Amino acid sequence: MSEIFENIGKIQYEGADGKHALAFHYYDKERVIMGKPMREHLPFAMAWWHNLCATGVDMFGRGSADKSFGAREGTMEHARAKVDAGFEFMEKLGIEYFCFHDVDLVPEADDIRETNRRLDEISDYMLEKMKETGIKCLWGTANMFGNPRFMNGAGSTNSADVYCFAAAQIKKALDLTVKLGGRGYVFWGGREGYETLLNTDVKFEQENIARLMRMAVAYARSIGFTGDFYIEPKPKEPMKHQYDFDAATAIGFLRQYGLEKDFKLNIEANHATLAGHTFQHDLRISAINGMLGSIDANQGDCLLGWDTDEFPFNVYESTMCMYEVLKNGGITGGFNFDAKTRRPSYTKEDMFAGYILGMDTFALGLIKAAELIEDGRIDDFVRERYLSYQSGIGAKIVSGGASLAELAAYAEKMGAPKLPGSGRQEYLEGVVNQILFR
Ligand code: XUL
Ligand code: CO
Repeated sequence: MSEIFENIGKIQYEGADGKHALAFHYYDKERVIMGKPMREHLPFAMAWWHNLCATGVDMFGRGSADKSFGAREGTMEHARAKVDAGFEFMEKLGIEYFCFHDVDLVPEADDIRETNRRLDEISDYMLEKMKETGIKCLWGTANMFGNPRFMNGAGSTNSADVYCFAAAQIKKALDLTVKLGGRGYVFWGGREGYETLLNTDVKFEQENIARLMRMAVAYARSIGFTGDFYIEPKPKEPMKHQYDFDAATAIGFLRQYGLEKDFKLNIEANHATLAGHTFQHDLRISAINGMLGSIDANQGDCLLGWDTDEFPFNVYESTMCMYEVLKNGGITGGFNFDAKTRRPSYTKEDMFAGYILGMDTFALGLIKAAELIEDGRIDDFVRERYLSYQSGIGAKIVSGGASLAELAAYAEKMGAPKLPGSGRQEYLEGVVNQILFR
């Protein structure tokens, strides 16, 4: 098998002063941060769909990037070429995981039995490559949004036949995830949502999604899947209203339908910002509910209201992300670059440059988050801010031993309370800058 990325060697760490375009400037995989090497803090994953399949098609123009990898598209030869390209790519970057949708791997046939046969064949080949290289699967999923049959969703569809087809795809994607030893299985809501209430029974649709998820959990556990299921929240796009709007909504849904023991969340930066939150907010909401599972590492553009899936370069965001991850004691999932190079960045070098940028941005975020924690000023401030609950009436409130009448009597005796201490936001933002740019 000949090399696909011919003029690109193994990507080396050359330090922050290096000037080579295809080198790491911050990601130094064996460097120890807070007791663990960077590569353990940051289990990076390649997204099969963007990296090996997406050519830069948008609604105004056809693809600009050639992802044929020397084979004719739409053939099994091309599916194998993508495996070759993907493993060479991951090895050269030192990426240890990949994520996939079923239809990223093989061309879909008219008959699902033929698609499944193709999936068996390609996953045998992937397993060989995984054994050779030590590269692993982070998570698998089924694409239940691309084919027109899913125009009204998969679990939320009005058609029982389409619902069954979705079940068949999930079953196969679970088989593949288990075969490839995946750590997790993702449900991104795809088209689970609605455009107008004039034609939609929201309650019924949500119950049906939950039923499908329960069946998926039961099947997966029966074939030995011990990993986590993930919901990946997103507020809109493709549907106007998506049911998994944000972390808080998804957590409420999981609890309502008794799915919270099997599921965690896969938080995508650009989805959180589309929901009007910061990336850090959705990470924190997941973490405090014990449901921070995995991360789709990308970023959006504050000037555009859609899911641009850019490679992350915003170090403020990656720092606050890694701050949440470190405080959470790490994550059981990983960091999947659900990101694509911009349409005019269409070369093979650009594919590498995108991942180098993302990996360096998260490495820098990790370094800076650890420094913020070691510095301690932010943690100290937050602790002190709530000190009034550590003794006296505050401690009584927290212990649950106070009644409303008792608090009212306390307030009457006290007179007007003093203003609470300053939030000192500007000072704290200065601390972050000081650590980022020292
Ligand atoms: C779409 C998206 C998906 C999921 C997997 O916005 O993020 O690619 O990550 O289906
Ligand atoms: Co995603």
